[in-house]
Amino acid sequence: MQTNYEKIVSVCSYCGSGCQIEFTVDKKANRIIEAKGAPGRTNEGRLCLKGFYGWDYLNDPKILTRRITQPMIRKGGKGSELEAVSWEEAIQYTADRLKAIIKEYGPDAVMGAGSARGPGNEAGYITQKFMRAVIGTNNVDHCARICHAASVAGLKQTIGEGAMSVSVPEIEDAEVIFNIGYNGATSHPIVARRIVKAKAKGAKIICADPQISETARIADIHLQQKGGTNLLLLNALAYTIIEEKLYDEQFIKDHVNGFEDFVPKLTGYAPEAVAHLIGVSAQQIRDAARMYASSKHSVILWGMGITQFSQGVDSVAACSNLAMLTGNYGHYATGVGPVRGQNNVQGTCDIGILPDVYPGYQSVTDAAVREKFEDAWGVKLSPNVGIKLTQVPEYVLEEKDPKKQIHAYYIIGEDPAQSDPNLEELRESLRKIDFVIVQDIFMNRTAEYADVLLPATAWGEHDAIYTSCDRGFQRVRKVIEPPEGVKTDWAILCEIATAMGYPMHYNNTEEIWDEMRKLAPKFTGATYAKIEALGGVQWPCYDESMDDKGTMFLHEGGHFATKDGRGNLVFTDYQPVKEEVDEEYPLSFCTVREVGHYSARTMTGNCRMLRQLEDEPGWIAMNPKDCEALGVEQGDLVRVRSRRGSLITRCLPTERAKEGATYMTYQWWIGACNELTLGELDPKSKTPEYKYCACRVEKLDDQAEAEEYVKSQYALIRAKNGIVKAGAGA
Ligand SMILES: Nc1nc2c(c(=O)[nH]1)N[C@H]1C(S)=C(S)[C@@H](COP(=O)(O)OP(=O)(O)OC[C@H]3O[C@@H](n4cnc5c(=O)[nH]c(N)nc54)[C@H](O)[C@@H]3O)O[C@H]1N2
Ligand SMILES: Nc1nc2c(c(=O)[nH]1)N[C@H]1C(S)=C(S)[C@@H](COP(=O)(O)OP(=O)(O)OC[C@H]3O[C@@H](n4cnc5c(=O)[nH]c(N)nc54)[C@H](O)[C@@H]3O)O[C@H]1N2
Ligand code: SF4
Ligand SMILES: [Mo]
Repeated sequence: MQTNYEKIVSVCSYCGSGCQIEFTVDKKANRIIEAKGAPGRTNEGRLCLKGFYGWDYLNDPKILTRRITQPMIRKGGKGSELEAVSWEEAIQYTADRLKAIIKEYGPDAVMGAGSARGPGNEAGYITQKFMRAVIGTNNVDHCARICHAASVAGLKQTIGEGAMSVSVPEIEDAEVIFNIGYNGATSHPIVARRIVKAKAKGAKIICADPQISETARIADIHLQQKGGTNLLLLNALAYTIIEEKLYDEQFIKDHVNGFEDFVPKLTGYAPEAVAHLIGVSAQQIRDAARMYASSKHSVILWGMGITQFSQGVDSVAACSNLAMLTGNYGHYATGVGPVRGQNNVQGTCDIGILPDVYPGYQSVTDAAVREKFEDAWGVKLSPNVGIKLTQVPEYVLEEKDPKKQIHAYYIIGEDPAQSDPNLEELRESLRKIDFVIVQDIFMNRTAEYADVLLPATAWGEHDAIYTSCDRGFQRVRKVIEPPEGVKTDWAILCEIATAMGYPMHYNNTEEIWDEMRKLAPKFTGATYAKIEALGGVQWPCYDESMDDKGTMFLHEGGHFATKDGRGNLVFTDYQPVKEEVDEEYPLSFCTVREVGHYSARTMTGNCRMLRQLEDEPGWIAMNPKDCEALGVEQGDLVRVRSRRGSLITRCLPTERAKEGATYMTYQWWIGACNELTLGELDPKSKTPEYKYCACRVEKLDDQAEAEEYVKSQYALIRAKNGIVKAGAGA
């Protein structure tokens, strides 16, 4: 029988595992029929539930929100309704307003946020080129700031390179895995699969996490520490490694600076002196140190439980210290894995959507580098490092000189009004900024503050390259035709640039990729043809010839990416979290991830299968004893309150949480965690302390009324997003 079905292989649009998926596509109906795991380097044919079912948003079932397919402008100014306009009008309007703001306040009055999600590396390259060459500022950043920026900064200090040194497939050959502040089973199920495989092959597992995660369940040692004590623990591990002479003297001599200065600073971090503050036994800490140091194939994996603290950078450096002390760098199945979150967050950093570097981590303050980009782009470029994403409220609300304030914010594929900390403050900033451009695929929460809304093609509707968490470039293919009325992210930017007097035109993504490759030596060798032929290429890849197949692990032979090629031990004293629990707010509040849903949930919230698993208003996980004391049971609606705001969610009693600790997944619009979180930032990376603040949980006596409230809020969200006809969400 003749069918219109076609098989197309692409890469998943959710987490950084970089799973390859084979889609069966009905070309005539322009619909995906089925998704199956393809034999990719990282996933070997496996997928998690989001890979199997997470593409339904392309069908726009209008559950939580809806696709945007027309450009819109608030013609009547702030507070007026968004009105659909033609692309010509939207582009001209945007260009004119940006030009007027630059004329009045200068280019640094404009801030840009790029996307680590659907658009891909080529659109990312155009985003930063637009901000730098067309606007004239380095004010460009993205959600890595609120994620792994601390890993980039902490590893830069110690070993000169912020990426995972180890690759996903190597994890299963590790002999010891030290998993700290990372919950792979939820966040990267297909990376977590390698931890399980390593265990089956005989590896020892140490898990440091205040909750009993899936990895904690299979760990040989679970350090169930008190939240916010990472640096105490990591310094105590370093202390033990040195005191018990478990370190690799030769490796340190040959490859590491600062040992003599480092050792005396650890006095005071003996396990016996700090264990009671961490909430584990001194013996456990010593056992963990011995286990970690027992192998030359020890891998440290970490995630947000390390980086989302005000001492995130210092804790990353402390992880790296352990690897340097024990010679666990520079050969197969060893090293560090700051496992990058989003499908293309590694790529978004690589491509220079950061306020201090051009593509390929080349510094904007290096005159020779700047000159190279000035020649390529034909403009003068700013030598000043730009503003970071989380500094936006400061530059809008605190800065009093209008010439130094942010007056325009161009937000591409990010939802700060859902994802950034301390939402009340963020909303105030968005209301105050003169001109907010939101370029997205869905109406998201930030769209409410947009003066212009620009609709883009989604993953599945355009070609691109994504970079997996372990530096792997992979081809992402157009699977179906986009809805009428949308344009690719890069084409929109090119049209605005052209309207602003800087003509930009590309025929396809390969042309953009080639321009980028030529300017970034680390990526020069990764041509489309090579990525296609090999199924993927891990950077660095310098040479275009087929002989250079890229790089599996970094720092081979202990040669680090620092100026002198040696690693640097960096010590910092521990400081407590910024907001401890007290009588008024007696529970700790930690925000984590829901396995079937993803970040701002515009995408998974509009997938029918996934919303069947979990939906608004989410859950707060608490120890059963705490639930009992409050008189609340599983499924009851409760109010959670912090000093900054409150929300309503459902109670989930679980032994996974220690007494006094609560966990909420941050995916919900009604149960929006960031109403509660703290705006405190790591001073070095400006990453927020999302993983710890104080809260209290209140019982709601009238459950029927609370249920009604949730229902009405859901209806309100849908109405605000313009869902007039009942879709699957009704
Ligand atoms: N409380 C708390 N808050 C957190 C965290 C936490 O642990 N706790 N984690 C933080 C972390 S690690 C991160 S990375 C952030 C994530 O925060 P965000 O980046 O805001 O969230 P995402 O859902 O990944 O994507 C944002 C937007 O991209 C849009 N989008 C997707 N594909 C495309 C495309 O191809 N083109 C365009 N133009 N738009 C597209 C989506 O519709 C969505 O509106 O959240 C942070 N917020
Ligand atoms: N399903 C799904 N997958 C995702 C995402 C999603 O939204 N949904 N988001 C993606 C993104 S953007 C990212 S960045 C990754 C994040 O992936 P992960 O880093 O794995 O995510 P989290 O669940 O935020 O936090 C990890 C762990 O830190 C622990 N933790 C909390 N406080 C502390 C502490 O003080 N010390 C230690 N040692 N641990 C602590 C938590 O209990 C949790 O188990 O996931 C990605 N994958
Ligand atoms: S593990 Fe990540 S990349 Fe793989 S299918 Fe799941 S969400 Fe997609
Ligand atoms: Mo993230």
